[in-house]
Amino acid sequence: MGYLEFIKAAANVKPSKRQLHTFSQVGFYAFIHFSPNTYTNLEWGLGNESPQIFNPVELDCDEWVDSIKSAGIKGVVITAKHHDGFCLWQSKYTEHCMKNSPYKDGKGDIVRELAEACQRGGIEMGFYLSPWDRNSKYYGTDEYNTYYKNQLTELLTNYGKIFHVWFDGACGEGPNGKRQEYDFNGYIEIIRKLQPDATIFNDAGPDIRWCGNESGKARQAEWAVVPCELCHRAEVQTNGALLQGDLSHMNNWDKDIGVISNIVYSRGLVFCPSEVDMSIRPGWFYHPDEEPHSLERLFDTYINSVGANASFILNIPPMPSGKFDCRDIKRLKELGDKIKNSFSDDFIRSSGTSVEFERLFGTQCAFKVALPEKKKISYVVLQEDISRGQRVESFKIYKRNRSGDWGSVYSGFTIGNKKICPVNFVTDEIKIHITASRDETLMKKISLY
Ligand code: FUL
Repeated sequence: MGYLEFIKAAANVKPSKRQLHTFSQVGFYAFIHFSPNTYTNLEWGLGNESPQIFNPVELDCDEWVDSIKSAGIKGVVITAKHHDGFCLWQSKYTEHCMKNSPYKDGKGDIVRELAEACQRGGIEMGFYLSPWDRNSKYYGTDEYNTYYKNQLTELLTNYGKIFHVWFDGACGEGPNGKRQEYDFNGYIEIIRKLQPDATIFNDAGPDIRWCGNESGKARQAEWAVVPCELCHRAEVQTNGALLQGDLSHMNNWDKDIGVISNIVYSRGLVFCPSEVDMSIRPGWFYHPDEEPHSLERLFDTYINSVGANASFILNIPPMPSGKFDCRDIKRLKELGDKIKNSFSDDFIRSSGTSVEFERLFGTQCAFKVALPEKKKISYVVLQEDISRGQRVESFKIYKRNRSGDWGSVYSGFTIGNKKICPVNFVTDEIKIHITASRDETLMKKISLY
């Protein structure tokens, strides 16, 4: 394969329907970390906690869903089981679950309560089922994979439609001091069979990968098209390598995983977008002495995830009572209001202006917008038609100055599903110059706020 052919192939690696749904349509979803840790003030439970301590007497999942929705969030992923092994549903396969909690006299099922509340509230439901299990007596033996698959099957068949399954990669010691060899291929097969529309998150794919940090930042150049050596569980879409390379040294936290000078060494390319995960507070579980992060930090994370070609999973940990802390409820609403207010009036649409397209050299091109009157612009939002691949490598934004010439106001790298460019100027005319693209640019939407 020649170099140009390789670049064109990279530009045409496409998402699956399920990836488009979670990454592009849902985009922003909540995480809920809830387990005996909520009662012991730990982040990683030991696995020997008594189910008797888990009793969220004031739990109301409709309230969770209302708060989540107030932030503009469209789905939720709950820790059905965290590393301590306690199951938030009525599992047939273990006693270390709701059956032995005082909550609703052992008849409670929090996965069900949440799934039903999501359905009533019109948001999507997903779950985290930790492979690492510090309670199961099977952990460290082949039987554990059967146990895990049985639990997956329960969650995938009894709780309606699931949009996202979150596989943590952590693999520590179980109660008998042994580590487990996880049968990820077997787990994936079950999910594909029982819920073919659900995306699967894991460091290595297949559908969505970890952005590489827990501080809430996508890369400056975030590519959804990455080498198969990084996401080896995703489907390889290109055939033949350009250079006989080996990228097995790559990590999720590397800065340059999608750039062309790197991917030319890959054995094949896959579509596997990045997910930014972050908690509204420092811990994943509730700790009474912690405070929620500032509105600025959360909004900034939204811009640097949803607005940087990644999805965003924001964790809100319930308190021992089962309720969200009122400070978190307030912050979620503030965040939702800020997102809504920042992106409510698109000057292009509200003025009925059309975008003018100009072909330049090769795959370079420009988009021009002339508004009927001057506006103060705070965000330029660009969206490629990601369903047909990710192409733009770099771009520049210019505004028309009073003197009539173009002044450069922003330069960026990738666009992908959505690129939110924070800017600050007044003008009635802007130009977006695509300075490098892997193939013809397929811009889905340009918005000015
Ligand atoms: C990590 C886990 O070890 C943390 O406890 C948390 O669940 C986070 C989202 O993933 O790997």
